[in-house]
Amino acid sequence: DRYVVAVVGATGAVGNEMIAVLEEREFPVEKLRLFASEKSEGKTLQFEGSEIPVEVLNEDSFKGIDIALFSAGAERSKIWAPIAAKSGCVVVDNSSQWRMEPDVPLVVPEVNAHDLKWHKGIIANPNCSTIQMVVALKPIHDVAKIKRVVVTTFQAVSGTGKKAMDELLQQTADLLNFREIQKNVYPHQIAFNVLPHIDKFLENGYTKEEMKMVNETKKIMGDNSIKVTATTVRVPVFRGHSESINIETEKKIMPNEVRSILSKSPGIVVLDAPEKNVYPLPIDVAGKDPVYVGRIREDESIDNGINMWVVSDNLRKGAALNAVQIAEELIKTGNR
Ligand code: 2RA
Repeated sequence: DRYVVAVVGATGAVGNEMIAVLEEREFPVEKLRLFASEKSEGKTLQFEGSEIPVEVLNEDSFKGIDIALFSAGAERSKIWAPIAAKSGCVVVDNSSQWRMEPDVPLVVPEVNAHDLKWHKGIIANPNCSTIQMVVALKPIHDVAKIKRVVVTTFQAVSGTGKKAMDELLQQTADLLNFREIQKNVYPHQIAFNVLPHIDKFLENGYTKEEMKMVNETKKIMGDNSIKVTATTVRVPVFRGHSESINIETEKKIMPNEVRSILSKSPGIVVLDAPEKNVYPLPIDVAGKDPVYVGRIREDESIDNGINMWVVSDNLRKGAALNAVQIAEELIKTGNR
């Protein structure tokens, strides 16, 4: 079978990556429809050797479309995802809009593909920093049951979007040329700096990004007993999120066992030979699919603790690849 697929938010950083991943993985596309805001109307984007026109959404846009991959922000998703689902489309939405809705599965195929069977037309793609973390946590949780997770992230500016990548580039050039810098996207200079501030601050002193990691992890892992606390940090890296993860498990598990389990787990590459300066680096993962894990070691401050360093391309596994893998799972299991 072949499918009529739509990408909504096609001209954004993630939308572009979705189109690339559909082509690279030879997803069975009968026809690709691209949608973006008015300002992109008339543009064309390359797919399988053809120029595909970018359209503007209207009430009838989703008629005849089988699967719609959305990465157009929460506001647009709130309006258009239900319209798409009512038109018979299955929506895989990358925004935060639907993730915690009880009748919307929140899915990382390596972790909880089984949740796809109860979707009601909308499936939520988790936050990039959550996806790479749960891919690494799940195999350990299945063996030694994780009680608590403490994570600090080092997130690339591509997570904010193209304007943020331009801002990092421009500020870096301006500073190296002793010019005044502009601050349009972030509240502070991002070049040669780190900002402990991703998304808005909440009453409890956490940011929305940090609470996404706390709440989404429990839903995806299907275990509300897992305690999670997070600090999410923006760093002057273009592509690839890095995470320092500390876990406490019910029963003891040694680093070598973790290395062995993870190296046999789907979607993971273990890069862990610090004595040879081998550990995952964001500059090495850009454009690649796996979640890379290294610096696996015992947390000697508690009885059953493990520390590890997890790096992955936030536009790929963190967004576009995970969404396409959900679509692949849907057609494989007949849940489309
Ligand atoms: C970020 N995870 O990195 C958020 C949204 N992509 O900004």
